[in-house]
Amino acid sequence: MKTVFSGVQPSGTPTIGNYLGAIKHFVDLQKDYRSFFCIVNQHAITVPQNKQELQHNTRSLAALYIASGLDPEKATIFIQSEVPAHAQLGWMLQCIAYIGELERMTQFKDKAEGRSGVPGALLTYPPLMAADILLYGTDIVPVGEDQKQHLELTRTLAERFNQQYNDIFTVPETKIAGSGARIMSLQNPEKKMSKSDSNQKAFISMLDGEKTIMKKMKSAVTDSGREIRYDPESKPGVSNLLTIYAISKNISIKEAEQKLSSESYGSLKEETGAAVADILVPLQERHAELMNSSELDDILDKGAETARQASSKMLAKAERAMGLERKK
Ligand code: AQP
Repeated sequence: MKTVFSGVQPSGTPTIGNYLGAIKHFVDLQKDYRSFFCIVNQHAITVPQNKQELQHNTRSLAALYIASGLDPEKATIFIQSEVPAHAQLGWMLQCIAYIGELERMTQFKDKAEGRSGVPGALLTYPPLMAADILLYGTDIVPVGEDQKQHLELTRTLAERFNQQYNDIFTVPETKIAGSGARIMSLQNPEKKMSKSDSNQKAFISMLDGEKTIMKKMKSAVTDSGREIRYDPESKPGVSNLLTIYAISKNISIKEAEQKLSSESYGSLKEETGAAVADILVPLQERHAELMNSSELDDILDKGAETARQASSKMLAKAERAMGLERKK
């Protein structure tokens, strides 16, 4: 059975971008793959986080994974910092990564821009992400479009290690979601929707209630003209809403276009808001139940144990290959 690995950072509450571009696909993949889905809290601390919020968001993200349909009987769900092999292999991969290739990452450039002190870990984020993936012999990694460059670097690091030391790592394939791969900000459809956006109106979080969803949709930026048509170049706002509507309804963008082409911008926003609320509201009930239960911690304890066991074998192989193992 092939292996799938992916993760989300608890750097806020996930948005519908994280859901449509990643989490929804995790749920589809778990039945056919040996599955590992991680809450990557060590990635989240590459930018400053409030301690209490990070703790809360970490548990909340795990609850959202499960409420979205990840089944702990099928998938290993765990928190990155509870499996030390990630940071250990991350360090080893940093040792073979070049500063030039890390500096070329667009996420590094975006997140470093305008900061007076740039944390070193913002630069070394990709080798840790490579470690997350390579530890499990991962074959495929489902991610949104923005992570494509990091995945290419993961492949490069795996190939470099295999060549320089020993051929131990599976070189993973990137699996980018079709139309949900890049959900754009509701306030600036030229920019990706992000959970850490300081403008709350720019995103719909997975925990926004129905009223908030409708309000945020109502204030979504649309384009000049009145025509509803999918054309990301000249109609980025409308195209973004059509994309969100189509994936939420499980129909193609063409079908969404046909269904809504004679509507006004106002009803496009209303229909899209309702489609999103139909998915999120039932999921939020399960999330609340899990947050108040010991079931969630039991699942995470078991997940961490399974991940520790699974990752220890690859870590030992990598240490042996690099000469870190003590020879008696
Ligand atoms: N707007 C998006 N559309 C589609 N997919 C997206 N993803 C993120 N934003 C969108 C995908 O969600 C997964 C988890 O992302 P992450 O939390 O690891 O980090 P990120 O890509 O940096 O996401 P955010 O929301 O923008 O977080 P912050 O604000 O903390 O930087 C990934 O598969 C990602 O591609």
